[in-house]
Amino acid sequence: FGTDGEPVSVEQNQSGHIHSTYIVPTDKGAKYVLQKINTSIFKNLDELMSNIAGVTDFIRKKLGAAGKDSARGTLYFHRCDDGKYYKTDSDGNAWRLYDYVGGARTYMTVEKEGMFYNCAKAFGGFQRMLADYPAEELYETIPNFHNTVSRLEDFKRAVAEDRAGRAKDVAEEIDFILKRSELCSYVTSRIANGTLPLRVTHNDTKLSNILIDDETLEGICVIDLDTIMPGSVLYDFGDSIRFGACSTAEDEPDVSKVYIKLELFEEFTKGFLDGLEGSLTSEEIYALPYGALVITLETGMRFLGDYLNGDVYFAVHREGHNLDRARVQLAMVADMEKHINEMEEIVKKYAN
Ligand code: GN1
Ligand code: MG
Repeated sequence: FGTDGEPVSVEQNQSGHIHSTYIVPTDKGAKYVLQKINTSIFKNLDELMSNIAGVTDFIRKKLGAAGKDSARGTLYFHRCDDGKYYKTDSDGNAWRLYDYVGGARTYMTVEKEGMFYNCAKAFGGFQRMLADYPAEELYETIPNFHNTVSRLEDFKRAVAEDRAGRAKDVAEEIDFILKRSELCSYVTSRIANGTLPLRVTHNDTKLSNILIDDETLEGICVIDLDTIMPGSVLYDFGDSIRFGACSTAEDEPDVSKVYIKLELFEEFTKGFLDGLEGSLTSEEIYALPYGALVITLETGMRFLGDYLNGDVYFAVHREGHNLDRARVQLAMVADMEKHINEMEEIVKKYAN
């Protein structure tokens, strides 16, 4: 990849569920992030990296034109000797490399006052910056990624096949999901009938996918760009709420501790709409609470489906890990249902 100096060490970062990520400093003081790409999930690496290079270049130019720090404001991926943005090794593993962004880090929970507002503003700003990105140049890296109706079909298949023989132990969770089948078409049907516009969305906007500046606590750089595709703003809003406005970690084993923190829901709503600077339609704004509900249910189905399939998709670090993750999502859905009126009131407050 033409790095500045020779690597002196390698340290693994365990937080992502999909790729293997390593921090690599060199003897010249440079620092890089090296990733082994999960090629059973991302099958077409040229398309994947074309999306990422296109979007990061686009953002870099916009930040530059606005006089902002483009070196920290978006990721810089390196080409390797053959001009591609990834390299396949002799074992068939594919690797990519980008510059480490210093003076910033990711968080698994909202630890500090004002942080969630800053994240929201950055995610909203990210989407606004990409509003005029040529969407026809984007490949669909994972087809039907947030098509909750097709996710429900996948889930039902996982239940029917019961590959790991676990369905009998999670009948209650399966039932909880199936009872909410109707909710699954909330976004898809509105995209289909034109009520919700398609935009270029990030699609994986959890708190841990944004770099937060150590000093200012601003959300400076949106990372994990693998699933940038045309989608609904509800997906990005919803995923941020699912993860960041939850009272616990995504994989908390004791679900009695799980609830939606409405004050964080409010903080995110405000920041997101500020970041979007009035670019959403009122239909989109009023639907935001349902985006949170749908994406949380969808993620619960995905975790539980993977548990039923024998943990083949998400990386797991302990027995029952995907089940714990699924239960947290379902507990969040149940709590959001209880508070949906309050969520609607909050959104209304910031709608104008
Ligand atoms: C995965 O890559 P990571 O860990 O940021 C997943 C998301 C899920 C998330 C749940 C490509 O995200 O869709 O919402 O886990 N990414 C992919 O934490 O499936
Ligand atoms: Mg990630």
